[in-house]
Amino acid sequence: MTDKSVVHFDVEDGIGVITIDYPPVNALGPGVSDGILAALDKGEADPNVTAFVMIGAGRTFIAGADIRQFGKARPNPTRRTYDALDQGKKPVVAAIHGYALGGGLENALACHYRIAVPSAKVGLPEVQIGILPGGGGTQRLPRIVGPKIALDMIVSGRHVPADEAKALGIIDEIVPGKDLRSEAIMYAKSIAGKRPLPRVRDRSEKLGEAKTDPGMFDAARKQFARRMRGQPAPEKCIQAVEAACTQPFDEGVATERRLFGELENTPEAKALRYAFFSEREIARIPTLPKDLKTPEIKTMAVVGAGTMGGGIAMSFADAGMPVKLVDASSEVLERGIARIRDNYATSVKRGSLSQEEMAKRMSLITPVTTMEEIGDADAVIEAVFERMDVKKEVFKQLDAVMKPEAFLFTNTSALDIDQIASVTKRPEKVAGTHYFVPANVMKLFEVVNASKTAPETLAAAMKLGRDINKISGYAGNCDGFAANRSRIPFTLEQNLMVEEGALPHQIDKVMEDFGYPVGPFKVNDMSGLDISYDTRKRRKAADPSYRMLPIPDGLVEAGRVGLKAGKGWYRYEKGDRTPHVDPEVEALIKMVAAQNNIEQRSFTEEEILHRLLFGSINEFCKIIEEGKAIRASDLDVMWLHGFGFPRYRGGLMFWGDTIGAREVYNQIASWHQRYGKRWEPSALLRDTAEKGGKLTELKAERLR
Ligand code: 3H9
Repeated sequence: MTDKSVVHFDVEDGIGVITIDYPPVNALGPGVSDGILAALDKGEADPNVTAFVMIGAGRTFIAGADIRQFGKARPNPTRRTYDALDQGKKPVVAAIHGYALGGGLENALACHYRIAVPSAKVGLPEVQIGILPGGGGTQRLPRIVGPKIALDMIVSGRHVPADEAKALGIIDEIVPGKDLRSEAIMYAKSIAGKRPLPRVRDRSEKLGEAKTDPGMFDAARKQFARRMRGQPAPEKCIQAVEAACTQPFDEGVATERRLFGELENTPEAKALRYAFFSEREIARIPTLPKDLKTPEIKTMAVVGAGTMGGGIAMSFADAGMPVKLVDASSEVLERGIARIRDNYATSVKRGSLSQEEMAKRMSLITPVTTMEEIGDADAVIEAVFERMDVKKEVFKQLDAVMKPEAFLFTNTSALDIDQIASVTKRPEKVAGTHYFVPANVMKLFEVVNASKTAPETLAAAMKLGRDINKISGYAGNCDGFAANRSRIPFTLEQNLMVEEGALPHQIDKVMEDFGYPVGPFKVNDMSGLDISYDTRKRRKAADPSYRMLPIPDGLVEAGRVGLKAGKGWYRYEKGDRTPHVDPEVEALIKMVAAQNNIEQRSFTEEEILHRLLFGSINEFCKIIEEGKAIRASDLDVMWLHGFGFPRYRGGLMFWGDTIGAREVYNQIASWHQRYGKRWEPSALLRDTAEKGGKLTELKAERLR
């Protein structure tokens, strides 16, 4: 049955205009495909209609199939829009603005002509949600752009801007887009009489490329090997494009449909769909009033020109936002600016940034040496040394110089924001904006709500993160906030397992096999073992009961501070970053364990994985229980974008659900017996296990 409200059809000047009107992004949800089919039938039957325009209402063309329908039972359609479009007797022009993605582009490719506004983007991003284009995209796209480019687009899933799409032949014409509907009608009138109708399915001239370069499919397998690890979708995308080159069109479509069916319900596809929706859910803070007006932040200031402050300044310049970088020391400031310039220059050298773009970004960063000079910024982020007295001093000054309506944000990763806010006369305008290293690269932007933070401040900080293309996530004010706090058990168990006999390279391998790009010990070597060693020493000085970690401490004391020293958990050849297992490390581990009377034993891969990850699941539950995070899926997103958790596993809590809350709880309870307090199970986890509930469904009862 046609749902008329989601597709409109009207005739103007002899052109039948099919408008998809299914907000927010015109996904091919219930009724949309039927609506398109009904409109086509109507126009075909109307002698006054000489051609069609297919256009999207609102902000976009069509964002693809309705992802919410995947994994659910759906009736097999008796007719498909793709077939109806290209078998029609009258030409159809797809008029694209916003996005034509997945099924959106596939419908456009089944049209006879495609025009787009300059800002439009097209792509087949299905691989990013663990599937492949299932509406003929893998068969039609190679017929236009050739299999090599099709492989790149389909296996990467990247969005292609209109000008590139035009150069590739995906788009026939770019139109100004002042009034796309009228421009499309004009275009349709200009081609209405042309015959034969150009059908992508009939084209084959580009497919010969596969014969002259038969190695391209294996080359694609090699090129995407890293990204493909642990995931079936990229390989099947390649197989589908291969089918386009070896099978007649209809057979190729059948192959594509079969491969699509094999992917839709894989654990990876389910996990990636979960990640997609969780990344959108994280923006919602249920306690914020619906009618709240979020203040705009247009100009920024950053205090502290160290590595972190510099990275933060870059994050604004990268998003086109002017930023003043202040440091009282002109020497530190100069070094900071030089570091930023070097970072951009490296990107230019690599080809990921143009020289002009670098110049533009540099011009957005203004170095200044006095606080007074930043007073007119809409908001400031403090990124000075992590010491409460230093932070308080800075906030006192900021309170004095910043305009009254300015927000004062701190990038602290550990200090109590209530205390920092207490030295200002505007604690309601103070919040945490916690970046992850490197600040200009990592997507996570943790927004910390202190006890006096006003709703407007919280909303403004969340929006600020999104404005600079990061993912803002809410956290309450507690030690380590949400992300880092939940990660502490992981790091601790990583080291304690080594004391008990698991070897660093063994642990790294387990985590790499699990999907992490690099194992945790290799990461430690890259960032330097001395930093966490210094932190431990400081903690020990403040609290004598604090337990040092004899093995990493021993490595640092033996000069093995990581990659920069050519040795750490691994050994490195001069000028080479490849880690080599070092028997010296093994000997040191054995020696330290013996000195500390720790019995060594062997570990299974499963035990390693569970020991590393279950503690963090337990901590997640405690964080939610205490009202310091909104929902489990927020923490999953934080791990995806702050700590490189493998996306095709969905997130830590999602992965935990694949094992089951009950099993996770039982194991934690047994480790609690064996290892003591650090494994004390969360009450929320226990209740969830007892009720047979799901970890991903956990939500805070009240935010605190
Ligand atoms: C496919 O097409 C398969 C085919 O080959 C054929 C199979 C037979 N479905 O991201 P935003 C929602 S697979 C359902 O915040 P933006 C989204 O959840 C699909 N819902 O906006 C959000 O909802 P809410 C291939 C969708 O402007 C709202 O729309 N296509 C879909 O930042 C706004 O989204 C893709 O993978 C969808 N397809 O970004 C594209 N898309 O407000 C997926 C969005 O309740 N979509 N929603 O939170 C995107 O990449 C981005 O949404 C887009 C807009 C770039 C379009």
